[in-house]
Amino acid sequence: MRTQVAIIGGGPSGLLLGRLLHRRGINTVILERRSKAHVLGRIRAGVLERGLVALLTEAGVSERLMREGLRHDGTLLSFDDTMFRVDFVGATGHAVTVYGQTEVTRDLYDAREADGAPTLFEAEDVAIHDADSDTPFVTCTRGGETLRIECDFIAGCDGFHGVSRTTIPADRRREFEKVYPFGWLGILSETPPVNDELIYASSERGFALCSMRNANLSRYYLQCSLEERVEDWSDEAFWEELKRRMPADQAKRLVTGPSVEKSIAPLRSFVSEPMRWGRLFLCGDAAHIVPPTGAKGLNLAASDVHYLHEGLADHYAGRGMDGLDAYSARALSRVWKAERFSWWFTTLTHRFPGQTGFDRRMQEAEIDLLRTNAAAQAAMAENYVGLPY
Ligand code: FAS
Ligand code: PHB
Repeated sequence: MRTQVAIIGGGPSGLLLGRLLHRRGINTVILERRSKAHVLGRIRAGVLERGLVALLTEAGVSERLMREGLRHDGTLLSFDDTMFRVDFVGATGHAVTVYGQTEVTRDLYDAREADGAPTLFEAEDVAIHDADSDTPFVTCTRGGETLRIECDFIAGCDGFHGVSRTTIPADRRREFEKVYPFGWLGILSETPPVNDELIYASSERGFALCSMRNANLSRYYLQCSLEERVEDWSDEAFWEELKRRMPADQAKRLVTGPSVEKSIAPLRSFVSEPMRWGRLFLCGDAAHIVPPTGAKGLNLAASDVHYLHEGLADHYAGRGMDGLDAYSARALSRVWKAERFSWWFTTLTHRFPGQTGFDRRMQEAEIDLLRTNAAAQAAMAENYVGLPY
């Protein structure tokens, strides 16, 4: 089999890249380790930056997003019983859109099938060969048969646990990591959201987030220790703890119900540099991870895809390799700004084991600045709605 760009990973990065390249007449094959049903069964991100909305519109897959997505002009932050709002539109002129990553992925799969572009599901033992040559290729096994895919370029869109990043020799990679001493316990419930906007709640008992997917599907998170397991938390225990971490007037409004999904995700900041090796280019979680506090994970994957698809389109249009040669530095510049924001917002809103009195005063001073200072709120808003591509 031969293609122009072999894409490893059929998550949002791989699918969005495949769609954008298809619209430029560039053919791709996506190799996805799991089944389509498994990919679509994941509950992940919920907030789309303006840049991702624009990119999905450019890709011609935003019709349902425009119909069902929820425009959010700001967000609420509460620290114990004090709550205030950061006005995204007032500070930046931009809003964000609440629309689940699962739905983005579904829309992208629908588009890929309409394009008639091949996706090889349940592709096992995917391996990248000769990425640092002009004739790279990928192999995998499917149904016991070994496939070889000749290509011009390889896009590593296979997430943190994929094969792409580690295909780059260890002595050519620089990895940066911060592991947070807590995780997020997330619940999905078929209940109306507690508020029209998200509430980032910080209390002496820890962090909580009140989010949503639609008018009758809510998403809530609690900061939890890394020792805790999902089975330790009944729905009732979750709701009672959530109420303790929210302002009392919001807790009174909370509509509880049975969970339809419950999971714990660890929090880490991670970046692997460079995001290119020869003709292999890394996108999304394959290259970087952010704590979900700033809602940047999915959105960073989008800006990587934007830069890479532009570079590939330039190459195939005969405009040379400059765009591809600039890809890693260009993507990393935005990645590190999002890493900083996600680290800052996590540090501001979470309680850390062993936190000193000074650490706590620093948090309180930062919160007071954010609550009372327009420039501080504008800086937060600019990062939250998404810095320009
Ligand atoms: P993905 O991991 O989504 O996709 C990679 C794909 O590659 C997967 O389908 C995988 O099956 C496939 N793959 C892996 N190895 C392979 C191999 N060897 N061969 C072939 N295919 C392979 N972000 C937010 O913004 N907000 C959130 O609230 C949020 N919550 C999250 C919760 C969890 C539990 C996790 C894990 C992540 C969360 N994220 C969140 C981040 C998440 O949304 C990612 O940023 C986003 O999925 C990135 O998309 P991809 O880069 O496509 O990676
Ligand atoms: C979500 O709805 O899943 C969500 C929203 C905002 C975040 C993290 C997760 O910062």
